[in-house]
Amino acid sequence: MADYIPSPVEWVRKQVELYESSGGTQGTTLRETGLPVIIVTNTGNKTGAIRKTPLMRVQDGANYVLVGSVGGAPKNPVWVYNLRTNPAVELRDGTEVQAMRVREVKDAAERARLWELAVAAFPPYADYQERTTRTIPLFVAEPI
Ligand code: F42
Repeated sequence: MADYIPSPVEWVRKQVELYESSGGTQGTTLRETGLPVIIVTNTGNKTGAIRKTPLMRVQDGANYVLVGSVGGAPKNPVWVYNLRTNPAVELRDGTEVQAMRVREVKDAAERARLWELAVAAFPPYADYQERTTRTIPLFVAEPI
């Protein structure tokens, strides 16, 4: 069993702690926005360690869309590389935990449709894309 390495970012680490220790009944939204957050448990691409990444909840039927925005920062978040290497994840949405498989969205038409869903769920994603020259990566998580 791989080790769990918590996020080095304090507010993120605390959100994961509260979300998981409460069984998905507390700490389930992004600060004052009240918008729902999921937790994606992924595997480090170098360490092989367990990583837990909170993300905004973007639903597409039974699937979830994962948005690598990290506030419009110039570089992709590390979890993007983790998912490219190890597509098997566990996804927690409130009290429900599911084993899922992710794939990166490459098709332009699919991307346009999912990007619209993402911005509808969390409008700041549109500003984050404006703020950076990289194309914000999208993944679809599908139930296994
Ligand atoms: N981030 C988003 O990108 N999109 C969102 O929708 C989003 C929502 C959100 C909601 C609540 C919340 O609390 C946080 C939210 N975040 C969102 C932030 C998100 O949870 C991540 O913190 C953020 O995207 C940055 O991801 P990151 O993977 O770059 O995390 C950094 C801070 C991190 O943990 N770095 C580790 C470290 O030790 O520096 C490395 C972690 C890692 O995976 N290491 C790899 C390994 O093998 O273990 C190898 C590292 C390498 O060099 O490749």
